[in-house]
Amino acid sequence: MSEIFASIPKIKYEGKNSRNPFAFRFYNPDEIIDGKPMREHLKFAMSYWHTLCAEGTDMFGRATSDKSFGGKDPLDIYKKKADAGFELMDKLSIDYFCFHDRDIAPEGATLSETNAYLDEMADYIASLMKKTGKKLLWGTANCFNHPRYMHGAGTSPYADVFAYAAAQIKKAIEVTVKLGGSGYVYWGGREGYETLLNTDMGLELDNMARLLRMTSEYGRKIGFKGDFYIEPKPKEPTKHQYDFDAATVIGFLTKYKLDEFKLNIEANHATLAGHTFAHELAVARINGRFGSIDANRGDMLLGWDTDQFPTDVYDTTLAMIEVLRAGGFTNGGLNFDAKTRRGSFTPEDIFHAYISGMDAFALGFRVALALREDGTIDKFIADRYSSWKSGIGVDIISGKATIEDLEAYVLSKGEVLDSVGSGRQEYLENVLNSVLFNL
Ligand code: XUL
Ligand code: CO
Repeated sequence: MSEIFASIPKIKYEGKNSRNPFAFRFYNPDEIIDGKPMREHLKFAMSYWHTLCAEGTDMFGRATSDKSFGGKDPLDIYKKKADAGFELMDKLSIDYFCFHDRDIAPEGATLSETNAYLDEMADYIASLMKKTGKKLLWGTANCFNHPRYMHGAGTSPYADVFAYAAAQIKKAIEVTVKLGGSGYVYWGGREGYETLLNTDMGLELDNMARLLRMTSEYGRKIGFKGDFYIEPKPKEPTKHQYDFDAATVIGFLTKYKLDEFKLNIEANHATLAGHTFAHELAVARINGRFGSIDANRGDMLLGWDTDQFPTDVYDTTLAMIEVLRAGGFTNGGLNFDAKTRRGSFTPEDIFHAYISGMDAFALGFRVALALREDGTIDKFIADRYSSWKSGIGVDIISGKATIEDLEAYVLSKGEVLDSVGSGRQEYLENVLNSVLFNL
């Protein structure tokens, strides 16, 4: 197989003082930290769609880059994409990848023709996986691009479209199982609505639950042992995406008793919902639904899903604190659902982008561990809630104290303002900076 990114070397760790643009400064894949190699803590994944398919188009302009990688006919192009992807993962020491069904194979005129292409490409990818040891973090189905899904897939008003989506997801799960995927993602592409003037929201949500149940049960039936994830997003493409944020999705999953679903939290989706990335991770964690991460960032001044590579170390640190609190990744990982800007159109740009994102998360991880080691923040939080460890706090938690007891307690104690301490936010922000800039 000829080298596709011939001008780009294998990216090595050179330490924080390196100025080599094709080197890692913080990500040292085989360095043992906290009992295992960094690569196993971070579980970086390449997104097939942005990396090997997206060519820089936007609403105002055509492609600025060519992702055919020298391929000629459709199948050949998809094989070259796979070759390029595996070379890129090798050069960047990325162990995992994620894809939509339509990223890895061309679409045929009929579902059976499309499925035949998928089978051929799945075999091809399986052989590359065997050769390189790379693994599938998760698969998914693209049920939003084709015009049949213009009003949604599982939430389409049309039963035929629901049936088509079910058939498509069935196949996508089969391919995921065949490639040993440790996860399967449902991002509600066009599962939402524009106006209640034409929408039966109750039926649409019931149907979405039906699709999730039917397809996930099928996955278990054919031996899928990984995690099912829902990926929340508040808007875009529809005005009201049903999977608005982590809390909304958890309410939905609870209502429909879809107990085994976890969440795939995306940074830019969190900010579009008016939350921080860390908030969404914390909501998933405290509900036992933390699963995987789509790593990227938005732009403070833009209100859409810009899918930029993450470079903000505060953000990656706060996210990695949450990952550590959740006990780290099991089946999940850090998938770069991120793309280079339209103007960054060369292969080198893709490598610069991954290096920056991987280093930002590696540094965030190191800082999060150093903060845990330092202990100031954890101790502050523990002390702040210490009144729940004795006296009236314990009686409230255990259920021993009645409302009458609480009234009697307050009547005898008098004003409680003296029990209230400072939140010390500015001090804690300074602790964070001290640790970050002392590494
Ligand atoms: C869209 C998005 C998707 C999902 C997978 O905003 O994040 O790429 O991650 O369908
Ligand atoms: Co995503």
